Amino acid sequence: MNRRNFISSSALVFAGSSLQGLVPRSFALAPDAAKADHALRIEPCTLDIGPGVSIKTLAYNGQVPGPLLRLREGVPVSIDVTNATDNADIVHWHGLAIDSLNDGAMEEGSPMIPAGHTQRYSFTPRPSGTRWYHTHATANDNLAIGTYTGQFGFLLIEGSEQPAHYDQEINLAIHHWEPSFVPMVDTMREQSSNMPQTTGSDVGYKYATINSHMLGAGEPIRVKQGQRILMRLLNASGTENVVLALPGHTFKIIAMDGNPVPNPKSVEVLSLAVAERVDAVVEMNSPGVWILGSTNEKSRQMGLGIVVEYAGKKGAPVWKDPAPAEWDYTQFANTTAAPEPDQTFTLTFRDIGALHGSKFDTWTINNKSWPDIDPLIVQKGKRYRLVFRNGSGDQHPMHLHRHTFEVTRIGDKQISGLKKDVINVMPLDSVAVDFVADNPGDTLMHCHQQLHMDYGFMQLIKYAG
Ligand SMILES: [Cu+2]
Repeated sequence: MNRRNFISSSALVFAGSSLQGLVPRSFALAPDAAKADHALRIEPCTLDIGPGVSIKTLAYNGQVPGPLLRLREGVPVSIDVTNATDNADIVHWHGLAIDSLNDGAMEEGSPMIPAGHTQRYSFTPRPSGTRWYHTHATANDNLAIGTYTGQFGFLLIEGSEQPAHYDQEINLAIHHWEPSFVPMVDTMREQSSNMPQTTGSDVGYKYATINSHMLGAGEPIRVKQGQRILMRLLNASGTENVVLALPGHTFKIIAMDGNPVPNPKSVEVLSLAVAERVDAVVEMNSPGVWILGSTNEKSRQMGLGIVVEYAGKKGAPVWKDPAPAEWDYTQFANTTAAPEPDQTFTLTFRDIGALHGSKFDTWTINNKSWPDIDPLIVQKGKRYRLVFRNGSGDQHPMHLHRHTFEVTRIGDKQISGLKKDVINVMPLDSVAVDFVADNPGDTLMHCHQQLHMDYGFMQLIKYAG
């Protein structure tokens, strides 16, 4: 959709006000006479996530996760999004190579959806794989909006390739609830004298869920011995990275961020940074009643888990701590080096502390903060390397819009073939990712941790010419 379409769309929305009385006031008219293929409505809802625990939040169509959208790769689609909230909002189609105006990031020029209005997104979904959609609104100090809310859903783009053989598929989305500001906990800073003393706040939570239920509160995942279950796991938390295990079982990781990995491997423990996805096949060969949940006890107590119940098995769900394991992206990649890029951008991330009496730390990329930061300029068809150097004590799940990147180095280890759209950069670590500039239009790169992106941790990539 081009800018003109958007203008005519909003004109139609205004024209719709003459039909007052025919439609409830809170419904804006769809922007086009033709019905869209899908419709989402951003609206307040109340979720009962556990016994006596009700959460008031914003979600799509009154459900969390939002409706599962299954789209065909290469087949154009239209999605009407009605904003029935009090604030302007926007939907980002995460992991798709689409145009900037439909991508859903205002920094790229995508329009915000005004309160009470409907906007049509039109795009051709690609590439195939486990994508997702979520709000891209800035939250700043308002913890009732942005990715702190229930505005997320799975977006499965089906290609021509047959997925791995499995007996059951289950989509599991993780989220944290009831956020509040807490003092920053940052042990790395104490160890490193060249980092500023932090003064800002961090976000803490009271509850966590998988598919909007706390551990033990929802329906269990019901399985039979011998089944192969395809689990699509999504970390839809606003700010929290998670580590998960299912005692007695392994996750065979076949795709990351929706893209098949070159070297599928079974692991007992999997890490999911904010916005990351993993497709894993789990063989059900250990009958019992188990907890699939966080390896952190406090997180499980907050609710981060779900019961897995074999047919015919009863009893209290069992948790067993797995052997401690370091998360290692490189095990799923090729060990050969990737081709050399045409150009390299080295980007150093720092936390420069809370400025001018702000409650929050400001984040910099090469000593600049959004919006006072020049774009990176690329030329169509060339291959670029982004070297992410984390000079801070926090983890940063770095996300590139509208392009898939290839992870080419983690620390000292050169790799290739691992295609992602989010990569978690550990404290004081360095990671390199390559992308081909094959989708002209403004492209946002940012840390997906909501509090970091809201306080400076963003940069645009622009195409020359
Ligand atoms: Cu960050």
